[in-house]
Amino acid sequence: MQSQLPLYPEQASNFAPQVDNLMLFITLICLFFGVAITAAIVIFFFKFHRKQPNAVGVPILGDMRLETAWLVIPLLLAMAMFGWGAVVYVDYRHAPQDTLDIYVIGKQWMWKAQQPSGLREINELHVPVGRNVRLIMASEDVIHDFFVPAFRVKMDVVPGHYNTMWFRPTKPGRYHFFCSQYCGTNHALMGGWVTVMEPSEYAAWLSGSSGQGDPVVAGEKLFVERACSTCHSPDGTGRAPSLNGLYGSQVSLADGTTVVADDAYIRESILQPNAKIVARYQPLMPTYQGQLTEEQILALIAYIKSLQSQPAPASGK
Ligand code: HEC
Ligand SMILES: [Cu+2]
Repeated sequence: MQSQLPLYPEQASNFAPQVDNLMLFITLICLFFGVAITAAIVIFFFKFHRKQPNAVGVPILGDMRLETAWLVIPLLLAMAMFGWGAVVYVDYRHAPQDTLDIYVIGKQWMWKAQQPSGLREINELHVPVGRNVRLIMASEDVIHDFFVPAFRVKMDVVPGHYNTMWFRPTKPGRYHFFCSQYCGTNHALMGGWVTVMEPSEYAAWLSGSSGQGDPVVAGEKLFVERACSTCHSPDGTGRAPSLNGLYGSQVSLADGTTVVADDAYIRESILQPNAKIVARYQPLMPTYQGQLTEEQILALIAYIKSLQSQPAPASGK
């Protein structure tokens, strides 16, 4: 119904109907009380105005039923809004397990996206319909915000940190996306298009655009160029832990806690090596803060991820 109102953008993701129904619910309640209270004021104004110059009003000493009603009814309505909102929000903040992960990098004033195959696009994002998609987003400079109105999803893209959001496109088509955090002169031009395709078309599109740099290859090259390989040997015999099978594993830290080695952990290990020290190792690793672009960091992470499939080292940890 909402999609016929010109006020609303198209509904093209799993979240769109949920967000719109909640919005409609809240708007209708506000409208109902707004109209009812205004009507009561106007009606009472005419009905109960002073008719004789010396008339005195009847004293009212309170009514428990009335007091209870205007405490309990608004409480129930407010809790319904809160509860419903929380359900939608929790769903939005918890990505399912089986997502298609796409990296998105914001930069004054453009958006770069990278598909899992390494295929890169600028101000364009191609996704298959019906598939859970997760965007892992970073900024090269200032705070941006990735907003797709037709999907009813938006998320800040913050420098020095990965933010993620997920959605499931439900309708093929082309939908505008915007930067919705003021980020400088050309902020208004910082947008593009999400293209939602049938899975077969998406697969054809992916395979049709070959010849783009594979991030794993780029990452392997950087790993040697930036001398990571001088400390991190594959068998873990050097001064530094082996990175084989690191991705997704539990890492024991020197302070006795453990963390899961996800994208954010590996990113932090490269940029702020001293933030979390691996148990039984010295804090020898230099920081690479300011020396790698977000794309290079993604390439290194992609390479470290790829070390997953190699056979576990015979010796080492
Ligand atoms: C001077 C030696 C040295 C260099 C060069 C170095 N590292 Fe390290 N790295 C270490 C040491 C030692 C540790 C373990 C102590 C710690 O956590 O800081 C480590 C930890 C890590 C970890 C966490 C490993 C784990 O098991 O949790 C990652 C990821 C990592 N390094 C990646 C890199 C990458 C990528 C590069 C190159 C851009 C690099 N390192 C360059 C010495 C080095
Ligand atoms: Cu921006």
